[in-house]
Amino acid sequence: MRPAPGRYRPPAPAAVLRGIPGRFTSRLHDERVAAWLGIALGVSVLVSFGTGLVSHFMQQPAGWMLWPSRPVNLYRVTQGVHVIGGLATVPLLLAKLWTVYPRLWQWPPVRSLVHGAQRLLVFVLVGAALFQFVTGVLNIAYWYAFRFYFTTAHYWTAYILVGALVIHIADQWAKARRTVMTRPQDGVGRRGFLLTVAGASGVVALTTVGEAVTPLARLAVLAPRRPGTGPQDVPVNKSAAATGVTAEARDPRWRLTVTGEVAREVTLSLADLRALPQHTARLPIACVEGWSMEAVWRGVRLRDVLRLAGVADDAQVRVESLERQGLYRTSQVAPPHWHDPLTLLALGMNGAPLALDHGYPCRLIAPNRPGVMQTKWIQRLVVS
Ligand SMILES: Nc1nc2c(c(=O)[nH]1)N[C@H]1C(S)=C(S)[C@@H](COP(=O)(O)O)O[C@H]1N2
Ligand SMILES: [Mo]
Repeated sequence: MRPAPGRYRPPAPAAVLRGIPGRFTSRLHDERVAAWLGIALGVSVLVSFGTGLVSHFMQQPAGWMLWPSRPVNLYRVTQGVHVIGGLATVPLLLAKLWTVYPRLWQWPPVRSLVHGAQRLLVFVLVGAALFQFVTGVLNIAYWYAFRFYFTTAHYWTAYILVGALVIHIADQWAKARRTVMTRPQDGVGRRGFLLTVAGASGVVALTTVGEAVTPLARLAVLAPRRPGTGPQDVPVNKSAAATGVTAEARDPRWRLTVTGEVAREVTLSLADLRALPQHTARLPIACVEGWSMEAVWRGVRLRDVLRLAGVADDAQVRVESLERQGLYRTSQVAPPHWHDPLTLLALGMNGAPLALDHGYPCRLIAPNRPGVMQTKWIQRLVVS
């Protein structure tokens, strides 16, 4: 007799997931293992989604969004959680797929319309999850094996993943809840398996978290970028040579221009900038790829320079670098950020003049902001 749909059936003690062929003998292909891993994955995917949206909308704010410039380290934390949390989730995903993959061979493949829809949903869920993890890992490893533009694909697939996940949770909630609430009758080594998976996650986290938590930098053997590497002990993503700005950045005729909707255009040489009041700010570079590191920056407040040009309080500022092309040529600075006294046009870092690769002669550094928006080798500020 077939049980009524939706009613919970306790897992058969001898194993296992329903309807799968007998050749899958491990008793860890089990509802209870699947449920616990599913809960952990659900939490992790939702956290990754939330932190991913923060990163997306900080870089491409919708018209009504005004991001605050404080807390100073907010983006550093959300993006560290996104990337390092995402990496630590990979062992969970692999374990979950291993636990449930015998279901691929269930027979008959489709028992009813509902069952068919459930299976389709699982394929979408697994496909989207694999896509997010694989592209995410390749991206932070700087291996651009894919032809599409990473951020757009990663962003839209996130909605597919979370959409499928929400339906899957609604569908599985009662069953998973009852599975984890009832006491298991048999010991088949689930605890050991789950602890091993959790341990693998922990190892991944421990060997990457040093890219964001500087005291642990020496443990970060799996991290593509580590604090303490690079000129002035701070990592560099794009060097001056790679962007072709070396000659212009070193040219003594370099000038910073403030233009656009200003009361008066302002043109400043490096000596002019050095003659303005200098301020210090302890702020992190927090790359979208998860690595981050604090430095002590010294330079002129952006708001002081904008006031020289007579800029309206609600103005938007586009910071343009010497680069002719490239995705990170320019960045937008909204009022909360340019009014902040910690937002500097930095001329120096960690007690020395700015190294060429860190943006000499002048780079932007502002609190609570993705690294891609901390524009180096500035040439113009365009006000609108
Ligand atoms: N003009 C310009 N500025 C740029 C970039 C760039 O490619 N061009 N890269 C950005 C990225 S992705 C990061 S993480 C930071 C890194 O700053 P750093 O090299 O000083 O550590 O600079 C940002 N500023
Ligand atoms: Mo970055």
